[in-house]
Amino acid sequence: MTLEVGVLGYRFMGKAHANALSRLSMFFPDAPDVERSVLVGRDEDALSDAADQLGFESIATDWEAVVDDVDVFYNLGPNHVHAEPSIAALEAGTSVFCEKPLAPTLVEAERMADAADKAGVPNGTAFNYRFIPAIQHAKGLLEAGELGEIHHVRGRYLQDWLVDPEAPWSWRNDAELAGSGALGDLGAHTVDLLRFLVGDDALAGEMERVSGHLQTFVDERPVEGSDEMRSVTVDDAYSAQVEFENGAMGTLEASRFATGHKNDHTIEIHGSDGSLRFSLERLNELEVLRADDNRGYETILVTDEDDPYVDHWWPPGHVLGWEHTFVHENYEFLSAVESDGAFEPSFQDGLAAQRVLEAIEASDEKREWVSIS
Ligand code: SOE
Repeated sequence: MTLEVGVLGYRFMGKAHANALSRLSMFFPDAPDVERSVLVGRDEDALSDAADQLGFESIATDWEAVVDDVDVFYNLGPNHVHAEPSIAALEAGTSVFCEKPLAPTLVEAERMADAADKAGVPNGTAFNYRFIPAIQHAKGLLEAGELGEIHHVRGRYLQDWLVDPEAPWSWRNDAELAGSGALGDLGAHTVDLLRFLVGDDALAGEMERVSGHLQTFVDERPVEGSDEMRSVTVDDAYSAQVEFENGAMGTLEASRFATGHKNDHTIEIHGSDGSLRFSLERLNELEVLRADDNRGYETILVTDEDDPYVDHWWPPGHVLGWEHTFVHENYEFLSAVESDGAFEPSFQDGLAAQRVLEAIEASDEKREWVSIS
């Protein structure tokens, strides 16, 4: 069976997923055969060039004509175009993989998750960091109870691409188009990773209430190629305190103003029997500290052939990078589509992350703790 994939969006994420699709048959021979069937966008010339470069057979400027014509629809467009095309595809019985955050608003995310439940077809939110071998290794340790009772959970995602006030305005700075700023773009990843790692009832459980703070440091930015200045209507940074269901404490943070930090996503977890920490900038490593061993943190190189996904690539020690996370998530998602099985993170997981983001924003507005419903 060959799955025909239609992809909306051909910029950063379009390229990341097209690269993944092109690698699948080479490195994951048991993955379903996929055809990069149609690339969807608005600008026909740019679309044609992108289709040639990314290996798509055809182009379309009208997503409505595509969503029920393919087996799988990838929604990799900006956040404000996540809801309608995804819902239309689901209503047509097409499996949908959508970039994160699931939607700019909680209401739209709810509609999307509802449509996914009604359609009963595989659906996924593209939280690619779940598919890092070191993160899967960490999950294995946590599930085996090796860290004991979880007390502290910390997640921060630091970038610096907006620290220059002259950095141009983009859709990511607009509340209508993006929903929120660093909170939705980066915080969504952190919230999802923490749910993945410690969200089980036997560990910290779900996040129960939050106290959030959002900040916008630069209120307007120049529009590239013109004299116009446009308002920034989203946060440049956020921080939050979290209380988990089972009593663990969390602190979360993300910024686009963390000078010198390009894509620094760090997770730390402390349990009664040990601690672990992970940094995206050293993604082949996991640091683990055991309470009964006074040597401090031990660095585990997660590059062995028995580590998750590693055997599909190179001999042990030949490290993986950011782009491999997309191959892994595409492999899992498309395998679920082929077998009509379930995939996680699903639209419901995207919605669960969105509830946390929305509560952080509400808490900032109300200046009080907010429960996550
Ligand atoms: C931009 O801030 C961005 O590309 C995010 O949108 C991605 O989700 C993240 O993985 C890297 O940074």
